[in-house]
Amino acid sequence: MESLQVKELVDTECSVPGFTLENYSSDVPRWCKGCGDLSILSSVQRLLRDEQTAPESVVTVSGIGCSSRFPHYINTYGFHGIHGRALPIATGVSLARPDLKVLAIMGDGDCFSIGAGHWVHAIRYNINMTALVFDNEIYGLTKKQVSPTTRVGTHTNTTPRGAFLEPMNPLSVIMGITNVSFLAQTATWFPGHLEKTINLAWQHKGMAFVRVLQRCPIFSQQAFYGPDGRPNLPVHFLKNTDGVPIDKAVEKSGIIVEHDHTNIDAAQRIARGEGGEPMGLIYRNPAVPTYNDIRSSQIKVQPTAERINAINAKIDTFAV
Ligand SMILES: Cc1ncc(C[n+]2csc(CCOP(=O)(O)OP(=O)(O)O)c2C)c(N)n1
Ligand code: SF4
Repeated sequence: MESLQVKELVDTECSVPGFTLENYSSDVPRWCKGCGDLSILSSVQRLLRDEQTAPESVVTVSGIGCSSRFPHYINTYGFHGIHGRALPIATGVSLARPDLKVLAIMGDGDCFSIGAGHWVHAIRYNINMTALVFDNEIYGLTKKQVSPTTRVGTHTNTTPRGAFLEPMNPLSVIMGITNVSFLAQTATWFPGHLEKTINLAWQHKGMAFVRVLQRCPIFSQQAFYGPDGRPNLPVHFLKNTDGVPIDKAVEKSGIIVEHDHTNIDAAQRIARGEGGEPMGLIYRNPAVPTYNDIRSSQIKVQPTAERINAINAKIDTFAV
């Protein structure tokens, strides 16, 4: 009788519909008050809740940096890696476990500086994952060092006389890489747009790369905006029927620009940022084959269950 009651209880629990936001929360975030990373975390948690994605079907991989604390705060599988190495680790997970969704989280230093080699090749390989770069134009964790996207003249601890070089444009770099299949840009100060952009990336098969402009209120309050509080470049919201929807809340914050994100020449022009900072879907080509598919069509990959059984059998040989 007792065991029957237990069974009924378990069945009832399993039939409770729906994951709630709590199911995707882990440690309390230790990011500073006002840090843009917080809104990216809640956007991803809301996306998983809306999609009713099982937490154990997602792996969040990061490098090192403030942004890279992300896997501690989200309740999925996670891997807090090494500075600049989020993408090779995420690539391994994506290839070994095609049944899981992979989310790679990086800072601008992490991805565009020390991780630049991995960045270029993960895009060229079109590895199946969503990759988010939290770009605050600075090294946050190590307290204000120059990053590849730091504005010229910015005083940092490594450039006390002001940064000498013009910042790199990661968007135009990406649009020059063979096999690029998805590129979007958004900003944490457009929360609705941020959420919709991440959502679109999440639906893409292949490398969905999103640069998220983010401000570090401690070391880069002025990121992407001048001292007069106006954006360095006018914001261009990209409009296309199946791109990132533009809602009323952001319409006033920029100029609406019609853009065909299937046209690589137009996407390269937009990525160069001529006249404006693009927000939305810059390029998408779902026809680019993923390395995951190319590889699995050419070599026989042992199914996951078989592999786990083989590992367990091997471990059993050591049991006394
Ligand atoms: C191999 C290696 N080099 C340097 C460091 C020191 N380090 C840790 S985080 C970091 C930069 C963090 O900046 P960013 O990647 O932009 O991320 P944020 O902290 O701004 O999110 C550096 C240089 C390290 N941990 N490992
Ligand atoms: S130092 Fe900057 S990037 Fe790091 S947690 Fe604080 S506000 Fe965020």
